[in-house]
Amino acid sequence: MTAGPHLPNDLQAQRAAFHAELERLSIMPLWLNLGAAVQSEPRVEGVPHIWRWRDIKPMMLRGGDLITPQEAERRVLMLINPAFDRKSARTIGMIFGGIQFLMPGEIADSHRHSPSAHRFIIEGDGAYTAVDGERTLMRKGDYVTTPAWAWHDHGNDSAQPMAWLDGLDLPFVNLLDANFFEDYAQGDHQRQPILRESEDSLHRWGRGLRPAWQAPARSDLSPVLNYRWTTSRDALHALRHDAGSPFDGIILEYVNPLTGGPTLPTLSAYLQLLRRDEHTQAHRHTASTIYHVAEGGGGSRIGGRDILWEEGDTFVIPSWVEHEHWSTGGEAVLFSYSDRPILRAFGLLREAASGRKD
Ligand code: 1HN
Repeated sequence: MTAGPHLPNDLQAQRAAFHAELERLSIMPLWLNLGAAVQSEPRVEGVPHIWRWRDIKPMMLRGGDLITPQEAERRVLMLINPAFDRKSARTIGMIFGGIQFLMPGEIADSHRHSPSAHRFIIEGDGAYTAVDGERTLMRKGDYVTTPAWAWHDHGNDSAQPMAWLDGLDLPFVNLLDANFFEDYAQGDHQRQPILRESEDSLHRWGRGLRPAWQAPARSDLSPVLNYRWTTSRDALHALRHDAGSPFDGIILEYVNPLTGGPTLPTLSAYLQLLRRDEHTQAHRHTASTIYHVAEGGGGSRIGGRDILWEEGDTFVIPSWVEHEHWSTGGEAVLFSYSDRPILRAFGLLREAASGRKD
C-alpha cells in the first residue's frame, strides 16, 4: 500500500476524509485491508494442541458430581483451541471436539440440531445412543453417526461411567448462520420412541448388501448408525502388510455405503494403524484435523514441535501445518476426523508432501 509521509499533504488529507466518509457508510476500501484478501498461503490462527486423558478424566468425574445432564443439556467438556475465544466452540478450523460423559443411570434427553455430529467411544461399555428410532449400545472404539436434524438421546444403563468424543461441524454451521436446535420434550417424554431393532441399520445397509425393496431415506448421509470397533480394527489389521499411505500408514476412511464418500456431508472420519517402528513422512493439507488416540502410544511432529501422545489423548493439527506421526513401543491406532468434505466440495482441498508448495 502506498501511503504515508511521501504523499503531498493535501492528497493525504483528502484520502483521510474520503476513508472517514466511507466508514460512515459502512464501506471499507479494499486497499486499507489488503492482507485479508491477498495472502500467498493461509494465515492459520488455530494452533497445534493436545488435551490429555489424564487431565480430562478427573475433571469428568468431578463434573459428574457437580451437574446433571438435564441441567447441562449435554454434559460436554468442550476442547477449545488456545488461540480461539472460549465461546467459539472451535477446537480447530471450523470443527468442534468435546468429551461427553454419562454416569450410571443417567440419560441425556432427546433433541435435534442442524449441525452434524459423530462420536468415538473412549471409555465404558453399554450406554446407548438412539438416533431417529434406532438404539445402539456403544462400546469403546465404536464410531457412531448422528446426522443433522436427527432426534438423538443417550442413556447409561451400565454400571460404569461412559465417555466419548463428540465431533460436530458446529463452528462451521454458526459461521453460516444456519444453527437450529429443538428439544424433543413432550411432557415427560424425554426419550424418543424406539421404532426399529438394534443394529437394524447395520444389517440393512452396512454389510455390502442392501434391501432391494427399499430406497434409502437420503443418500448423502450414512444410514449406518454404529461402525463397530471390532469390525474396523479387524479391517485395519487385515491390511497391515500393505505399504499403506506414506503419510498416514494403514488408514481407512469410514464411508457412507450408499456413496463410498464420507459418513456426513461436512465431516470425514478415519481410523489408522501405525505399525511398530513406523514413522510416516511429513505432509500438510488444508483439512483441519482432530485426532484421538484409540490404542497405544507415539508422537507427532506438528509444525516442527513434537507432541507425544498416549491412549485417550486428543490433539489437533491445523490447516497447512506440516506433520508426521510415529508409534512408540509397539503399535498405535488413531481415530481422526476433519472438515475435508467441505474443502473438497468447494475446490479448496490442497495437499503437499514435505518441502513442496502444492
Ligand atoms: C450435542 O447436542 C451433543 O447431542 C454433543 O450429544 C455435543 C456440543 C455442542 C453442541 C451440541 C449431543 C454437543 C452438542
